[in-house]
Amino acid sequence: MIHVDMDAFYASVEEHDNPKLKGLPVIVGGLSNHGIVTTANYHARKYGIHSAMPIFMAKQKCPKGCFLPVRMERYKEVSKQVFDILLSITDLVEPLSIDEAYLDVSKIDKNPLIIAEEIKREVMKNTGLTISIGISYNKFLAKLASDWNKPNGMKIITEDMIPDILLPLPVKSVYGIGKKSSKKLNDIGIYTIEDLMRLSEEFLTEFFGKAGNEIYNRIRGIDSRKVNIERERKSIGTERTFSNHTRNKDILKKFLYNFSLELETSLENRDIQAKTITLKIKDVDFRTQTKSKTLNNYISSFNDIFEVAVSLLDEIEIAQDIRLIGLTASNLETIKLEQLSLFD
Ligand code: TTP
Ligand code: MG
Repeated sequence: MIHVDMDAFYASVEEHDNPKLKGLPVIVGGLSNHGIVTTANYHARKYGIHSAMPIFMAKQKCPKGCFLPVRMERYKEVSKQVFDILLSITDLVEPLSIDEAYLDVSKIDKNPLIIAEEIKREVMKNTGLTISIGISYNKFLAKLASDWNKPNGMKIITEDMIPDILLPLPVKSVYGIGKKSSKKLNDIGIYTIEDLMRLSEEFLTEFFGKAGNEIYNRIRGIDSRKVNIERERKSIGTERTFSNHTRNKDILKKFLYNFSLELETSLENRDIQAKTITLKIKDVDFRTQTKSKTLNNYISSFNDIFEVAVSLLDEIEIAQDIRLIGLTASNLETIKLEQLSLFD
């Protein structure tokens, strides 16, 4: 299992895009004193600045800091570049946030360290940024490892390091123990995992409810959570209702033309292709008709989609004016790396 997490993500993107910021404390989160800090680079963290701190407070701690607004579109763009790299390594990628993911690399016939180095190299090459990576045999430990020597960290936690490596850690480093529970535990004199390990499974179940048993196992290095790949979308499509009801096929075809262009873009952006195209129309009496065609091969180009859409329109009997038309692609499949290079 590999866990990856970009370092001071938004702030690093800002530094990269504006090299003048190099070496300066950078705080992202807006310019208004009423705002809160979204993130700060490691330099700014030395002043005690952290995410969720009010901006006015950060300004008190570091008046010379560079305070920048959030540029979400840009961070999403970089995030996509990073996830494209991860997905080029395996399909088994579980995104946790914009800059963080689990990868199940157990089926890959390569040393995870080599894979991790490859990820670091590619991320640096494509984005100019550093990423921290943790490697272990389950999710809890992989995430713990990626946090171990941030920024630009790399850490392996192997089975023989358990429980020694865990014992001195504060209870809040256990996945499933949040701020509240951590405080409650501190109140009864439990501060570290070592303290926690003295408690029985029954006690933990009493204390945490259902999660108690998982926490009992987790601190002993047992965590059977699987990597959940983002639930694949079943279909992608668009539909439009128009004010001027019509049964003019040329007009309807124009809509399908635009829908096909949209679908092509949506499919290509996600590196997916479709086998089934569905046309839907609703007439002025709100009667809905759908007609689908499932092809023998996958398609994603405008030409292919439009051709199917038009043939479906020709097959549909239109007795009334139409108030809505829609086009959907389904039976989706992710285009694999080999296929991509074939197209290049
Ligand atoms: P994190 O990975 O938690 O933080 P980070 O990448 O800035 O720093 P590091 O991982 O090196 O400790 O979050 C990723 C991004 O998500 C972060 O750059 C900004 C955003 N974010 C928020 O918008 N609100 C928050 O409370 C946090 C913690 C992060
Ligand atoms: Mg991060």
